[in-house]
Amino acid sequence: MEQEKIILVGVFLPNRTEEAFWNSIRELRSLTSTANGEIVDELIQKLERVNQASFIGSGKLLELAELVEMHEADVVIFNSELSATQVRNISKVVAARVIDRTQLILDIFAMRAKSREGKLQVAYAQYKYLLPRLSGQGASLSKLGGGIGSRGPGESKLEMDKRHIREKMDDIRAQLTHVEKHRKRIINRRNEQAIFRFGLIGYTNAGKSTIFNRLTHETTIEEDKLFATLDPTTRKIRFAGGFQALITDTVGFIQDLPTTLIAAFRSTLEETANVDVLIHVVDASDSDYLQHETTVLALLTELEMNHIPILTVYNKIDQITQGFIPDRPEHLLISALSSTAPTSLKQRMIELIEKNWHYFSKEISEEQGKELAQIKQRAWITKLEYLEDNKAYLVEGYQPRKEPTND
Ligand SMILES: Nc1nc2c(ncn2[C@@H]2O[C@H](COP(=O)(O)OP(=O)(O)OP(=O)(O)O)[C@@H](O)[C@H]2O)c(=O)[nH]1
Ligand SMILES: [Mg+2]
Repeated sequence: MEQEKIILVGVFLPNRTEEAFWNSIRELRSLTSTANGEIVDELIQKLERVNQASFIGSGKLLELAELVEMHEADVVIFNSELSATQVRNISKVVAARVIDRTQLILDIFAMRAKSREGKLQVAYAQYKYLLPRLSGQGASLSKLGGGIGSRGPGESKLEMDKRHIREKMDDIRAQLTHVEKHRKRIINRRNEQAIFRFGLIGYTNAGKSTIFNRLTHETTIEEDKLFATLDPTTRKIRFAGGFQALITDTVGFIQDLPTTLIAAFRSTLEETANVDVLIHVVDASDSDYLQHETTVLALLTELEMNHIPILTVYNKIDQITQGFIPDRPEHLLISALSSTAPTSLKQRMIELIEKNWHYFSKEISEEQGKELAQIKQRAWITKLEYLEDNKAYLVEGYQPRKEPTND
C-alpha cells in the first residue's frame, strides 16, 4: 500500500515536562510509522490550555492548513484525544483527514488483530470511540478511503446511523461473550493442571516476543514495530529434567491508552490474570524506560493484577545508555538477542518457582513408577535418590501450594 503523507500536531501544555512532551511526540512518530504513514512535517504549539473549538489556536490552524496544502498531506494526526467538535472545526479549515492519537492506536490494533476475539474487541472499541463523535462527522467520514485511522469496520459501516452502530455493538458483545466463555474454559482447564505459569508483560516493543521465542523456540512475530503482538499466545517451556511450565506472550502496553481499549486489554490479559509470576520486560535502552515502567504498573493496578509477584527483566542492555539505573528490586539484566539470555532467565524462573511453590520431600516406592513420572513433570524436582534399603525413591522439590481441584 502506498504510504500516506502525515503531518503530526502536538500541543505542549504546562502540566507536562519538556522531556515527557518530546517523548510522547517520539512515540507518536513511531506509532505513525507502524501504521505505515510517512511523516512530512510536524507542528508544535505551546499553550496554557487547549483551544476548546479547534484544539490549537486559530492562527496555528491556518498555519496547519497551509502546511497541508504545501505537502499535499493526506492525514493530520493530533497527539491527544480530540472532541467531535474539534475534529469538525479543524476539518472545515484543513484539507486532510483529521485523526487523533486514540484513533491511530485503534487503527494499529485493527491492522494487528489476528484472532476472532482480537478483531471483535478492536471493532467494538472502534465503534465505542466513534459513537459519541458520529453526529456532524458525516462530511469527513465520506472522505474515508481505508487509509490510516479508517481501517477496521470500513466506510459503509461507519456511515450507519447511531442506532445501527449500537445494534452492531450489541451483536459484537454477544459474540465476544461466546468466545470469552470458550477461552475461560481453556483457562480453567489450565488452572486445574497445577502447572506453573509465567506471563510476559511490558511496554510495546520492549522485547517480550523475542524473549518468548527464545524461551520456547517458537516464532511469534517479533519486529521493531509497536503492537507487533496483539493476541495472547501461551506455550510450554521446558526445563532440565522434564519439568514444564507455561508462558504467555501478551499485547504491549502504551501510555494514555484509550479507555475504550483498556476494556479490550482486560479480556486479552485474562490469559495472564491467573499466572503465578509476571515477567515485566522493560526496554532499558529507551531513555523513557521509567515512564514505561510506571505506565505498565499503573495499568496492572487498573486491571487488578498488581497482587501477582513480578520479576522485572531489563532488556536490550547491549544498547544501554549512561542514564540507565535499574529501579526495581527484583530484576535481571539481559539482552534477549544474546545466546546466554535463555539460560540466565530460566535460572531466575526456577528461583521464582522455588519461591512461590511449596517445598516437599517424600518417598515413592519403586512400584509406583507412574506416580513418579507424573511428579517429575508437574513438580520441580531438586533431588531424586534411590534408597536401596527402602526400595523407594526419595524425591524432593517444589509443587503447587494448592492441590488441583475440579471446580
Ligand atoms: N538491540 C536489541 N534489540 C532487541 C533486544 N530484544 C529485542 N530486540 C528488538 O526489539 C524489537 C521489538 O521486539 P519484540 O519482541 O517484538 O517486542 P514486544 O515487546 O513483543 O513488542 P509488542 O509485541 O509490540 O508489544 C525487535 O526488533 C527485536 O529484535 C535486545 O536485547 N537488544
Ligand atoms: Mg510482541
